[in-house]
Amino acid sequence: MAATDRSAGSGDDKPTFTFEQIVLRFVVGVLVIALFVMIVELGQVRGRVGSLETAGAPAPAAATQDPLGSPQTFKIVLKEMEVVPKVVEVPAGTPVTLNVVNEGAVPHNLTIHGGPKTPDLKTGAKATLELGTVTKAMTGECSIPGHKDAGMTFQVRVGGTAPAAAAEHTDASLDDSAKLDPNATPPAAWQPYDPKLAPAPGGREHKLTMTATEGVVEVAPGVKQQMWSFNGKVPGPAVRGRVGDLFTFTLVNDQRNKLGHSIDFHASKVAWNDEMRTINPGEQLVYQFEAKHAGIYMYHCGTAPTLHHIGNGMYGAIIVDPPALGKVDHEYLLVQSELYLGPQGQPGSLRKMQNESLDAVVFNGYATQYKFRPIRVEPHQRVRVWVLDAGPSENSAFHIVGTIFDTAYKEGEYLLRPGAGRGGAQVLDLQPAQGGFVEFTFDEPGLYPIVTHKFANVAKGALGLFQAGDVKATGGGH
Ligand SMILES: [Cu+2]
Repeated sequence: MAATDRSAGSGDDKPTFTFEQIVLRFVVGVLVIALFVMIVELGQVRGRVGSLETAGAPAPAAATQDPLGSPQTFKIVLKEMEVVPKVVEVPAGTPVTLNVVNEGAVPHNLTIHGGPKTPDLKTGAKATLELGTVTKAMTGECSIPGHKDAGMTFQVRVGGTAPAAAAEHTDASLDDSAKLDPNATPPAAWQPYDPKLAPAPGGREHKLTMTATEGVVEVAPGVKQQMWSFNGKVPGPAVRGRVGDLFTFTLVNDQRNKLGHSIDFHASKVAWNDEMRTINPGEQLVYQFEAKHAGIYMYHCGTAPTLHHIGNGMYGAIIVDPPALGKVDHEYLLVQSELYLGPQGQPGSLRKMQNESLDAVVFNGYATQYKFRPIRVEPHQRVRVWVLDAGPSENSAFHIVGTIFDTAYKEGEYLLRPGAGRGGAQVLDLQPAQGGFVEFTFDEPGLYPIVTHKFANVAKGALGLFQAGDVKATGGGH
């Protein structure tokens, strides 16, 4: 700081200088600034470096001052969704031990690239990792799907080395993700998701088990992803009742799962911190509510990062019939959602979900499935289609080519009903988590494409067909 004082005092000198004096002052000024920058940077580095846990005597940020080669032990805490500290720094040649503890609510691990890894640790569980003699920077992460992209990364930095572009280097998910083939067709044994919606069961109490599952399923011809779901289906099972019905769900987190899961029924009015809490693999909880309001509601897993759990399949529809719902010939349920493909057989990419970089938009979990297997009705039959936009992030302009909706219902209210005015609707517009239904007939035999009129998404899988009557299903021009 003395240098700074001298520099500041120079402003009181006489206003005329020789050339040598000007050069000298310039050089001193540059040196002062350089010194200041170094001091600030050193402070920042120390702020980022984790605390050192030596035998009984924690010595925060002392790592870089330890003599070369003396062993060091760090306490590493895992929680949602970070590793604390995120960075530790040691001199090259230091034997390093990590005492890892999970202080989070769901299982985590610490996996060191090219090094050891802890088992998946439940809440409160501990493990020790011996990294051996560390000579160069190392990186790590929680390898439970999605947790790295949500922020659970870790670095061991070696004194003097650059802050390793290491944290960036491992995300290959954008490059090795599975790709959709627009010309592929499903295998012969493939069965589409049944779009038929059964009427509400007779009783006023409904007891259901919802089992959170993690398994590999096909989401488009030749494309398999590890999807998380309820009862092994994407979307999860359709649930239906009437206003005033009592629903008692038992949420089971399958013991073979790796992740914590939860459920959030938008049809319920219950406290978030109780029924919607996350349970670990092997646990279960009871979620009970009375359906007080009519509509089609989303249910989904709300476990962090919720974007990943919804985007990877944990959603479905619960329908609470409006009073005096009219009779129709057919009822269907179409749930629109997006796919953000990870590598083949792996979970979807949280990074892509965060960037809204979707690969596909699908009805009932599979790209263009009702183009491959059109939904068969007869001309002049009355059809009701319930639609839910599960997202997680894309909207829906639900439209059926070749017909006009004479009835539209959205978010608990009729937008349109048949009447003397003979009004018609062409689109049911839904934001993520919104739902409704439309009713219509087909006046001629033929094929009627089902789309979202946000047409960029039609080419990405948001396309199906109704087939009215006997027609040669050639696939049409859409
Ligand atoms: Cu979940």
